[in-house]
This record gives sequence, structure tokens and C-alpha cells, in this order.
Amino acid sequence: MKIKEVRVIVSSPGRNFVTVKIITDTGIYGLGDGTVNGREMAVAAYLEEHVAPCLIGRNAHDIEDIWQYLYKGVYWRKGPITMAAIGAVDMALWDIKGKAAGLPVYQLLGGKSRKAFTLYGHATGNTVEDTLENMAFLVNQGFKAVRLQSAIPGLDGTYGVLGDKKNYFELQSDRPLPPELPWSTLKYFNMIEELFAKARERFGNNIHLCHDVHSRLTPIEAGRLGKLLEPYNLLFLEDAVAAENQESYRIVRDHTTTPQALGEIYNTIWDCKDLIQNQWIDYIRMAATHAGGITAMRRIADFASMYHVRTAPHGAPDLSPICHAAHGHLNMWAPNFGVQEFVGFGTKQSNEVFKYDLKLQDGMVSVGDSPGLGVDFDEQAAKKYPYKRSYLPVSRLEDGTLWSW
Ligand code: CS2
Ligand code: MG
Repeated sequence: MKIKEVRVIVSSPGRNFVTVKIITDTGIYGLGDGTVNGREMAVAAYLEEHVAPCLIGRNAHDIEDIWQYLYKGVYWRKGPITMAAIGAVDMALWDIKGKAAGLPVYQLLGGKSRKAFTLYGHATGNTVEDTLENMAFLVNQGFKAVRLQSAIPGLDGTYGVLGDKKNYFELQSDRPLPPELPWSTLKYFNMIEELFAKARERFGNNIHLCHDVHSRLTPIEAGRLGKLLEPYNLLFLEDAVAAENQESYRIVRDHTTTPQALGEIYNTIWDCKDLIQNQWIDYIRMAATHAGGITAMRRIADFASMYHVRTAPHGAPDLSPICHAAHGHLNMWAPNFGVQEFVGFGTKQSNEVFKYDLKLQDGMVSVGDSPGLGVDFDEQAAKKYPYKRSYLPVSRLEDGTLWSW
């Protein structure tokens, strides 16, 4: 089954997505997601100019060889753009293999390990009360785990909080340059405990709670935060510290029993190797798009399982429904699956463009039996939504120092 054509489509049905369509000489095609939020055109150019010509004529069944060819074979390993390009191609090839076999991808991975997979929804608000109201909305829908983020009093605009925007926080486009948001660790520490204390008071102990710190703390501050939140029994604290230096997590681990989750910006297994091997983290949050596809995610999940680390794939809306579907298949299979982040499968606009075979019920998702990834992409509908330049915000301390976002 030879690869005949590789199409790269950048569209913006509500936000930008990079979609790869690999067409074979049998007529079977596969779809992959290569979206890197705020750097979409770099992936598109990488794919069109450098990857697509090397794929034409290859056997679409040779997933592993193509993966190695695009990773080792280019000399320049790793990096978000390279790995997103590999991720998109890899997903499309698994989609093709599943369609050719007449089987959903989770069957090719080894079959179902569970009936459905558990989600954590997002509750955000401008005040603790607002956040808890939004949590009630999720709890009433049957969600078993919720991530809580609340605006920080005294700071104008907080990461992950909707405010009066209709869309998820960074969906707004038509922005000429990245917006800037202030950060104060002191003010953050002054509010955070109340959020979790009140959530436990109102919703009791039979629901999982998570929180995303977005890499704003130093290791010792993260240790302190974990300790402060221990009474509220979090499922995990996410991205407490930026961990280019994986050793930093030894300090966090030494100071708290609050479980740690990490990995949404990682590209390869090497980025999380020490964290996993030293058992400094509990959940690995890498995404199929950014980590190099299903082939890489499978390898990372197996490696993590040796160290009691469970998977919790990134599920932000800046991943296209094709990536969410890939996670669905991985989550059905992975024996060490933990939980899946969920902010909806898509918006009204993206649902015009992407089709997927996933069913949400009671805070869990089941994956249908469609062959391959069970996704489709309407190229005509996508044409209505051309690419719009858009950026993630940057973060600065109140004195103007650039900080981690
Ligand atoms: C966030 C992301 O979902 C999360 O956990 O950290 O939404 C993140 O901010 C975006 O994916 C950045 O593109
Ligand atoms: Mg996050």
C-alpha cells in the first residue's frame, strides 16, 4: 500500500489546527494532527517542504520504519516542530493501518483494558465561588474528576480562567501580538488553599481534584504548595515546576506526598526519562501530537508502567479532535492509563470540520468501533476557516520580569 499524496491543511475553525492527510494508492487515507499552538505554520512548512517528498512511494504499513526515518534519519532529533510533524504522520499511518485491517486502532494496540476512560473536566472562575459553581455544573453531569483554577485577587487576568470570554482562555484570535499577563507567587499562595478547602467542604471527598500550576514555581515553592494542599487529597498537581532540569523534581518529591503530573510540553521519552525512572512523578501528561504520535506514546506508556507512573494525556482545545481520538484509542488500551484531560471535543465550528467516533457519558468517554482512528476531516468545510495568526499569552512578574507561562 503505497503513499501517493500527503496534504497539509492549516485551518481555523475557532482556532488553528494543522491537519495532515496521507492518501494511499488503494484510496485509503489517514489523518493526523500536527498543531503546535502559536507556531502552526512552522509545522506546516516542515511537513510540506521536508517530510512529504520523503513519504511518497513508501509503504504506508511501515509505521515503525517511517518513524525512525523521520527521527534518526534527519540527524536533527527532537524539538516541538519536528516531533509534531512526526506525530501527525504517525497518527495518519495508524489510521490507515486500522482502516486497512477493518479494526479500530485500540485493537491494533492490544485491545481494550477498560469499558470507557475517565475524564477530568475544567472548572474555572473569577472568584472561588464562581469556580465552585462551575464545578457543580460538571459534578451534575457525572464528572468524577475536576481541575480547579481560580483568578488571583489583585492580579489582572489569570492563566486558565475564562473571565468574561465566551471561549476557552487562549482561543481568541485577531490579536496582533501575544497578550501579557501578570504573575505573583505571593498572591497565588494567598488564595490557593481556600479554593481546595471550600471545594472539599462543598463536594466532599468522593471526587478527584486536580490543579495546574503552569510551571510558575521554584522546586521548594512547589514542595510547599504540595504540602499545603495535602489535606485536600489532590489526584495531582500539574506542572508545578518547569522541568528542563528533571532533577528539580527530586526537591518537590522530598517535601510532599501530593502526586505530581508533568509533560504537556515534552517532545520525547528523553524529556521524562529521569522523572519516570526516579519515580519523581506520578502521571505523564504527554500528547500524541507533541510527543511523536501513537508509536511514541505507546513506548512512553510502557516505560512509565515499570515505575508506577500512569498516563494522563494533555487534552487542551489546542489539540485537534484527531489527537483527542488518538488519545481515546491509547486510553482504551494502556494498562497504566490514569485520567484524560477534557475541555470538550470541539466547538460548533470545529465540529463542522472534524468528525470523531467518541461518546461522552457521566464524565467518561467510550470509543466506537470505526476502523482506524474513527475520524474524518471535511476539507471543503475547512476552507471556510482560513488560518489566523494567534499567540499564547506571556507572563511577567509585577516588576516586568518575564516569567514562565
Ligand atoms: C494547559 C494547556 O490544558 C492544560 O493543562 O496547560 O491548555 C496549555 O496552556 C495550552 O495547551 C497551551 O497551548
Ligand atoms: Mg497544563
